[in-house]
Amino acid sequence: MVSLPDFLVRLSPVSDLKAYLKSQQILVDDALKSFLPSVTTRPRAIHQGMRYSIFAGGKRLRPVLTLAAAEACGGDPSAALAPACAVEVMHTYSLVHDDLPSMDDDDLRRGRPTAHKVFGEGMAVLIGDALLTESFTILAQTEPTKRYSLKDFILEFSECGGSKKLIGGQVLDLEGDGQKLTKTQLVRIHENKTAALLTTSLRLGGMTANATPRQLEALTNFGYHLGLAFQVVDDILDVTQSTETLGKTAGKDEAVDKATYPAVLGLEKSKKEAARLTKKALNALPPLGRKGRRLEEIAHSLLDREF
Ligand code: GRG
Repeated sequence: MVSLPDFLVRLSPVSDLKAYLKSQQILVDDALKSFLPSVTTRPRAIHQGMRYSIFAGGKRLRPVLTLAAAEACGGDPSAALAPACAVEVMHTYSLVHDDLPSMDDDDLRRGRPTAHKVFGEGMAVLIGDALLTESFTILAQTEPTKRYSLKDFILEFSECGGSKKLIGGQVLDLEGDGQKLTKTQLVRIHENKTAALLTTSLRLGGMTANATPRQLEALTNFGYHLGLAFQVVDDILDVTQSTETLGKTAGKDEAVDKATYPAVLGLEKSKKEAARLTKKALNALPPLGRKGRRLEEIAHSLLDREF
C-alpha cells in the first residue's frame, strides 16, 4: 500500500476529514465483527442482542478518538484497535442500560428500537451485562508498551467504567431527576459520564503509542473539555434537531423536564459554552505538535455536527 509522505498527510485539507472518519469507522466495525461472538454462538439470543446493539449505526466517535490519539502520539493505530473496540463496547453497554424503562426509558436508539423493545427488558439487562464483560475480554488483547503494562490499561478502563466515574455519574443523574440543578451539578454529572469515557478513549490510544507523561496529560485535558463540549452539543441537538436526524427521540429531555445545558443556561448561552469548551480542548493540543492535527479537526467537526 502506498502511503502519503508525512508532510502531505499534515497538509491534507480539512475536507478529507469525512473520508478519514469513514475509513476509521470501517476499520473499527471490521474489528468489532471479529472480536464479538457470532450470532450463531449459543445461546443465540444474547449474541444476537449484543450484535444488534453494537451494529445499529453509532458514530464510533470514541474508538476513532482512540485511533487518532495513538497517531497523535506517534504510534500505529492498528495497535490501538483492541482498546478502541473495548471503549465502543463499554459505551454501547451504557446506552443499552441507560435506555431501560427503569433509567431513561427510551424507545429509539441509533435509529432503531432500543434493545429492551426488541428483546424484552430482562434480556436487555443481560445484553448490557454481556457487553460490559466482553469489553474487558477485548481490552485484554492490547499489547503492553515500555511505559504501560496490561495492568495499566485495565486500571484506566475499569476506573472509567466504575462507581467513581460512569456509574457514579449515572447515580448523580438519577438523584437529580425531577430537580432543578445548578450548572456546577450538571458539570459534575457529565465530567463523570461523557467526559470520562472520551478522556479514557484518548488516553488508551496514547498509551498504545507509549505516550510520554506530557502527551498523556495533553490528551487528558483535551478529552475533559471535548467531552463536556460534546455533551453540551448533544443537549442542544435534542432541542434543535428532529428524531429522524438524531436516531433517538428528539425533545425527550424537555418532555421529561431533564436538567440539560439549554434548560439550565438557555440555548444561546449553551452554544457559547460549547464553543468555549471546544477552544479549551484545542488549547490542550500543542504538546502533541502537528500530529495532533486530526484531533483538532475532530474537535471542530463535533462542534458543528447535526447528530
Ligand atoms: C452505567 C447505565 C450506565 C450508564 C453510565 C455513559 C453513561 C453512564 C450513560 C450513557 C447514556 C448517555 C445517553 C450518555 C450521554 C452521553 C452521550 C451523549 C451518548 C451518546 O453518544 P453518541 O452521540 O452516540 O456518540 P452513538 O450512538 O453515535 O455512539
